[in-house]
Amino acid sequence: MPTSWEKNMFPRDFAWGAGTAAYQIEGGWQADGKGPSIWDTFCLEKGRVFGEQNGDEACNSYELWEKDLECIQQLGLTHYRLSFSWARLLPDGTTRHVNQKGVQYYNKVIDDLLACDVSPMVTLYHFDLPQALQDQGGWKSAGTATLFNDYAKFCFQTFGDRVKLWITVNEPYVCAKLGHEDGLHAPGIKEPGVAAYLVGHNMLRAHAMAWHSYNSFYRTKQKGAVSLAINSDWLEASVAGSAEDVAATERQLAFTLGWFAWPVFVTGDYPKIMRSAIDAQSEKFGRSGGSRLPSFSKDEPAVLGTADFFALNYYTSRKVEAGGGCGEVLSMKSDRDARDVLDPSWPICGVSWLAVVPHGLRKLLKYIKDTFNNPAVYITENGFSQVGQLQIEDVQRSEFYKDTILEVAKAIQEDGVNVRGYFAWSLLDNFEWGDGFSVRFGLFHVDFADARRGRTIYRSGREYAKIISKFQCGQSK
Ligand code: GBH
Repeated sequence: MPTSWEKNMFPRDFAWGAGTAAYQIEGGWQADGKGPSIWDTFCLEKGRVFGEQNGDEACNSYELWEKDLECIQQLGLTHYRLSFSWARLLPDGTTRHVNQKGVQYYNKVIDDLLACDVSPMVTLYHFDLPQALQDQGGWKSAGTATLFNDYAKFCFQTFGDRVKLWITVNEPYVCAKLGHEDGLHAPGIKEPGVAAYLVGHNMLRAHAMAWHSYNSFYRTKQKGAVSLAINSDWLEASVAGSAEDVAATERQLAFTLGWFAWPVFVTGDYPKIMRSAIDAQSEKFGRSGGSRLPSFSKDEPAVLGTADFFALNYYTSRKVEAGGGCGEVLSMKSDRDARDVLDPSWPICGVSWLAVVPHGLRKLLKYIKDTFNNPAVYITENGFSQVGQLQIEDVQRSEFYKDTILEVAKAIQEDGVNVRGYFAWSLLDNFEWGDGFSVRFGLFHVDFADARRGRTIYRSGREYAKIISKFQCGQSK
């Protein structure tokens, strides 16, 4: 088993990347005809975001893209994952009106990347729905999926001659759960046990329609690949021998990774234990009128088989035990009847939810290989955060990246997982959603106190660049 860097640990064509998302970095929230998104609205509401901060300016990548490109080159990335702002391209969310300035902006980004030999991976939707579509019901409305498909086709048509890796939706779990169950993300809806399932369903429908559009109209000519990015923790029973904990772990997995991966990769429907748990709870609460978990219609494009690769966002691991289901209120938590526990031996980095468990990634990759029929996998996000005192010499994060990338190497070498790429989250310190700018995930620090938004490489950025250069030249240490 490799314990240090060795030659040929990674395939020569392995994608070495870093990621960002439009709302988190671009700023220019009203520039050149961009329409408002639900995050613009959410940030205006009192008490939503740390320090009432917002992404109005963020890293100002809308104006400073060339600075980002310098960062990308300094790291030696082969790939860069960015997201498009839907409302920058289509201000009211529909193709009735195209904002040419938005098209120009992303054209330049893509062309500049390619001129530097960096391949773009583009996410069409990273949490920022056009407000105009929220006003018509947002992701709770079935019609949003159709409008997403129009937007996706517009993007394939406009940029697909140069973009070969597409992510339709980023983390539908987070949009559904944090946005519509907990109200912690835009649009800030709290309708426990109901809205999230509907939203998740419409996001899967949107994804499936877009994949079929690509498959039917663009694939032959453009020869790209399309998937959706699924976030998942690695989960283990709290007490390994406890049948209760093992069952709770299965439920928890079904309600997180399984919720989105089962329909797309396994059965075309939600995990059986998810549906039966939800229906049993509905009965308990005397809820009639059909399942809270929608069903896929035979009259629509099938969701099964709509991923050309597995896109995984991995940050952390949890132990799981039974419990939470005895509550008196209808909620996803009571449906699941499982709760996460932190293993005290796992260090917490910055944000409270991020327990540092690099080996959890290897285990999750093996699980994905075994469960989803050995798909090609891109790790589309993985990272480590910093809060409080700024540390440019971030030794811990440097170690984290080394440890984690070594675990990815083991997954490839020892477990035979077909990992095709790794994208660090994030290229830049940026607007970390509800945490505002208080949590820093960047490989580059951004000085938000200065109008010039200077970018400074962290030690971890230099480490990552070293790792990349090792494998890009095929040399061992
Ligand atoms: C990613 O989500 C996002 O895609 C990215 O935009 C973001 O910047 C990055 O993570 C870092 O957070 O607050 O206790 O309810 C990662 C998956 C799932 C991690 C929800 C945080 C919230 C836990 N996220 N989780 S809590």
